[in-house]
Amino acid sequence: MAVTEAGCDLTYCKMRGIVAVLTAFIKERKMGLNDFIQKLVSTPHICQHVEVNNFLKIDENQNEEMDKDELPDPMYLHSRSSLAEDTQIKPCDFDYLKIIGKGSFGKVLLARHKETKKYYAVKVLQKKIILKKKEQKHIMAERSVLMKNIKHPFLVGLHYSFQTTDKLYFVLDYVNGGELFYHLQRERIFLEPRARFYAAEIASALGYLHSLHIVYRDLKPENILLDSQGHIVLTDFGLCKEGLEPNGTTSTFCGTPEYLAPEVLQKQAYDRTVDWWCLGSVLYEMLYGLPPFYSRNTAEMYNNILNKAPVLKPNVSNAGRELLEGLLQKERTKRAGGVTRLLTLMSSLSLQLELKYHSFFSPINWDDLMAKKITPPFLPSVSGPTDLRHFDPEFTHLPVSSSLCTDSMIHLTNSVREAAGAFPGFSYGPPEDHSFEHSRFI
Ligand code: ISQ
Repeated sequence: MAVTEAGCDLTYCKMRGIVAVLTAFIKERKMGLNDFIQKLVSTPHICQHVEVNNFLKIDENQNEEMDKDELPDPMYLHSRSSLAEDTQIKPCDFDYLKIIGKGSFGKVLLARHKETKKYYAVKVLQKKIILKKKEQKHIMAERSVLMKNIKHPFLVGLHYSFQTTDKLYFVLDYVNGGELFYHLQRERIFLEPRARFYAAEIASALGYLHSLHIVYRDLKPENILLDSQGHIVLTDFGLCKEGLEPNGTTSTFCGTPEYLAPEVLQKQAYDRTVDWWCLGSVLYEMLYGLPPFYSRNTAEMYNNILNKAPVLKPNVSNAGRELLEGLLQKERTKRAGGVTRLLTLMSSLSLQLELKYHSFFSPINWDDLMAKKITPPFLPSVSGPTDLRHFDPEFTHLPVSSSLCTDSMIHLTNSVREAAGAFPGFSYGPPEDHSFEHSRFI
């Protein structure tokens, strides 16, 4: 095809070129406007200017009937189709099917990508609450930990993160084998081979994080999940400590007390050996049915953690008790797998080796373990991805808020405005699919 105008031949190729240039120009302007609005809403004194306020209230009336506690997302910032890039991942790309977890900052939902039909666990956090609790550093740390090209068979994988003015979204692997401790509670204790298998998978994930200079720090029962095949998946890197101080220790405290190591409880400097304490606590609970220093009275439990030796009854093998004794050493420089303290002093890498070659783990072939070639000792019964029998009905029975995907804009209150710009650089989409095959349904 050729178009002749004023003696100038416009071939199809030339037209395509012009269209491409115009498209790029419009796209650039759209992105520029997007950035501009973001800057506006995150600068309170500019927002208060009457002209700016009028500009930002363009669509305000659309939401007058909305419940103020359930504000819909103002997706025009990053994700509303009119301003967002077409290729950008956005809340409305997903159907939100069920709530599968809830915490102080937000919730975790089972979601299905509308196009690919793949299932994900989408963690949605309320910016306002994070800011109120001054936790933005931890949340950004979680994101950066998840983004650090972390690829390990027993760690949850991050596919995307994105934000709207009032919420942060993490799109994670979805697994539905239930919390490890949900199964432990049903069975009271695990026999040694089963406890060994889970402890080995957890240890290999922790060792991998350590190799990236990441300390998990607060391994909690609710963060240890099983996939549908019965393999471990550790979630929730919100409390991970990234980038140790020059002496290899760090000193901030944050977390819940159950498995906390003495040095963390006392707000002292700690290093990666804190994770071996947590592993010891998990292993102890799997073998004995209760956490090692458990008391219903929290103050007494603190005192036990700091001052009492763990009770190691003989219904566990010598190898198991010896390992627990080594992992639950109150003095972190002495903490180890119980073989030789000299190695411990040499380097923390040797701790991991000492663990790996501890007689308790002698039946484990670590290469096979990493390759998921060891058949899990227990297969969680699930009929498909929407089988939520292993999630707490307290969550799954809750109604899913329609505000997770809406095209409406919200009225920008001052607190929403402040929250909007508090997480610069949060959004993330991997250059290539680096998902893990945790779930046979993905
Ligand atoms: C993945 N699958 C199920 C539940 C989850 C909870 C938190 C993070 C990831 C998850």
